[in-house]
Amino acid sequence: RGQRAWWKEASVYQIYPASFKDSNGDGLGDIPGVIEKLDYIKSLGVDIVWISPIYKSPQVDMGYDIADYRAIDARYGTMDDVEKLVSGLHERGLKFLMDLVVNHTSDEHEWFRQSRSSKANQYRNWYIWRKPSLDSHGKRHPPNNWSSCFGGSAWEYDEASGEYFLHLFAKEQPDLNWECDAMRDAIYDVMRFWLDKGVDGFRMDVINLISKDPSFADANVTDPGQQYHHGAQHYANGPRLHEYLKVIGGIMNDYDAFSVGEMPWVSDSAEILKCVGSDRNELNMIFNFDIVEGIDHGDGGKFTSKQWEMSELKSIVAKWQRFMYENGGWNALYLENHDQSRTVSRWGSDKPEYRQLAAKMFATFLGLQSGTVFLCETRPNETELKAITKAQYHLKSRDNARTPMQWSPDSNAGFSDGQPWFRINDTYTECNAESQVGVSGSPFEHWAAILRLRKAMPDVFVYGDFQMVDADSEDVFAYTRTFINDSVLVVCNFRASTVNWTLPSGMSRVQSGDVLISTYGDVPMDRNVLRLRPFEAFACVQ
Ligand code: TEU
Repeated sequence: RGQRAWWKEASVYQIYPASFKDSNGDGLGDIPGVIEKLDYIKSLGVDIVWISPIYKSPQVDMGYDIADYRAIDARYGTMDDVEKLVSGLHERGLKFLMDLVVNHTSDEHEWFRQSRSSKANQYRNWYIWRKPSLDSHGKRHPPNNWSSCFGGSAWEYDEASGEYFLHLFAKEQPDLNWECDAMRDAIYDVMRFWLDKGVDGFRMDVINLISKDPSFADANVTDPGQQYHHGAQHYANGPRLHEYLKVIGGIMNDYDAFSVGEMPWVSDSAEILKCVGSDRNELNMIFNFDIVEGIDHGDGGKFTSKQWEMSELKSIVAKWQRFMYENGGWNALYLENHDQSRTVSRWGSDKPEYRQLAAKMFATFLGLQSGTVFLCETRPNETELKAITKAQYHLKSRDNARTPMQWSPDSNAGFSDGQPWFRINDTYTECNAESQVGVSGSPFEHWAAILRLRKAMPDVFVYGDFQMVDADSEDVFAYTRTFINDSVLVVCNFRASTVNWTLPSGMSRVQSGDVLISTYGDVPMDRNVLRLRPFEAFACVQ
C-alpha cells in the first residue's frame, strides 16, 4: 500500500555540529570534523545526514538564529568545506539534509537590520511590526498577550520606531512576515541556492508556524497567574500554511529533494495529513511531538512531572502508524534530537548494567516501525548539569542532547584536542564509539543490524502494515509488521526486570530459525509464556 519512494526506505542520521567532531582544537565541532567521520557514519548504514544549522549566526540559539542564509559560520568552516562535505557524502552514496529556519532569522540578519532602521525602509514589512497597545493610563503594552517559547512576551519594543516586533522564540530571533510576497520569494531563492549546490533536501524548522492569523488576537488565558500565554492557536498551522507549503513542495519536486517539517503544537490528524498526504505535494513527512512532549510532560509544561504510561505510548504509536498507512501519509520516526534528552535516561534506565540493553531495546522498538527513521547518537543524560538542581530539568533539559560526541576513552572523549565548548559526559570512558564499532552486541552494531534488516526486507519493514499486539500489557510493547503473507513479530520489554509475557493466541511460537534480531543474542523459545529478560527485545518471522 502506498507508493514506493527512496525517502521512505531511507534512514537519517542527525549531527549537532558543535558537538560532533572538532578538527582544529578550538573546542567546537566543525565541518572538517564531520568529513573525518563520514566512513563511521556510512558504516552505521544510514542514507541521509542531517546537520543542524551551520549558517552564519551569532549563535544565540546555536545557529537556529541565521544571520546570512548564503554563508557558513566561520566557527564551523567555509563554503568550500560544505562543498567537500557534499561530495564526500555523495561519493559514499549518502545524501545531505540541510536544516533551514525560515520562521525567523537572527536580529543580525541584514534584512532585519534594514527592517528595523526605519518604518519607511523597503524591508520593514519583511518582519512583523505592530503598534503598542495603550491602557487607560496611556501606558504602552505589547500588541497582544502571546508568550515567547523561551519565556516572557513574544513582542520586543523598538524605541527608535515606537513599534514592537514579534519573536515566537528569543528576542534575537524576529519572526519573518510570510504575508510579504518579496520576503517569500527571497526564501524560495535561498532554497534553490542550496539545492543548486547539491544539497538533497531540508529539515524545516518550526515550519508550521510561518502563517500567523492576521488578527493577532489574544491567546486564551489558561493560567491567570501568568502575564503571557501560549498563542499557538493563532499561528500553528495558520490560514495560509498550505498555500506556502505547496510552493515549497513544488521547488522540492523540481529537484527530487526530500523534506521533513518540524511541527510543534498541532495534533489534529486531518490537518497533519494535509501537510504530508501523498497527493498534496507539500512535505514528505513531519516531526510530530506527541511522544516526546506528550507522555511525560505534566500540566504545567515540560519541566513539570508526569509518570509516563505504557498505555498512552501505545495509543500514540498505534494512532500514527495506522493513520498514515490508511491515508497515504508518511511518518518520521524519532525519539531523540538536539531538543530532547536521552530516551535511555528518560524512559529506560541509565544504570551501567542496563543502559546498553535499554538503548538496544529502544532501537528495536522505534527502528522496526513504519516510517523514515531518524537517529541521533545517544548517551545517558548528564550526571551533573551544573547550576541546574531541579530533578525535572536534570531529566528533560535539552542540554543533555548537546554534550560532545564520545568517540573514544581518550582525553576529551576524542572529540577535541582543545577545551571542549561544553562539558563532556562523565560516561565517556565506558560509553564511546570506539568501544562499540565492530563489537557484536553493542548498541552501535545493533542499530546497524536494524538498518540492514529494513534494507533486506523493505516490503515488510518499510511498506508493511502495523498492528499492535497485546495492547493491554503494561510492560511489553509488541507489534507485527505484515506485507501480504509475510509477517514479523516485534517484542520489546520496557522494564528493567524479568517479565513473563504470554504469546497472544494466533501467534506462532518462536523458533530459533525465525529470529531476525535479538538484543541478548538468543531468545526465550518454544514456549507460550516467554520469560523476557530486562529490556529484552527481538523480532521474529511469524
Ligand atoms: O524547536 C522548536 C520547538 O518547538 C522547541 O523550542 C522545543 O519546544 C523546545 O526545544 C523543547 O525544549 C526548533 C529547534 O529544534 C530548536 O532547537 C530551536 O531553538 C527552535 O526551533 C527555534 O528555532
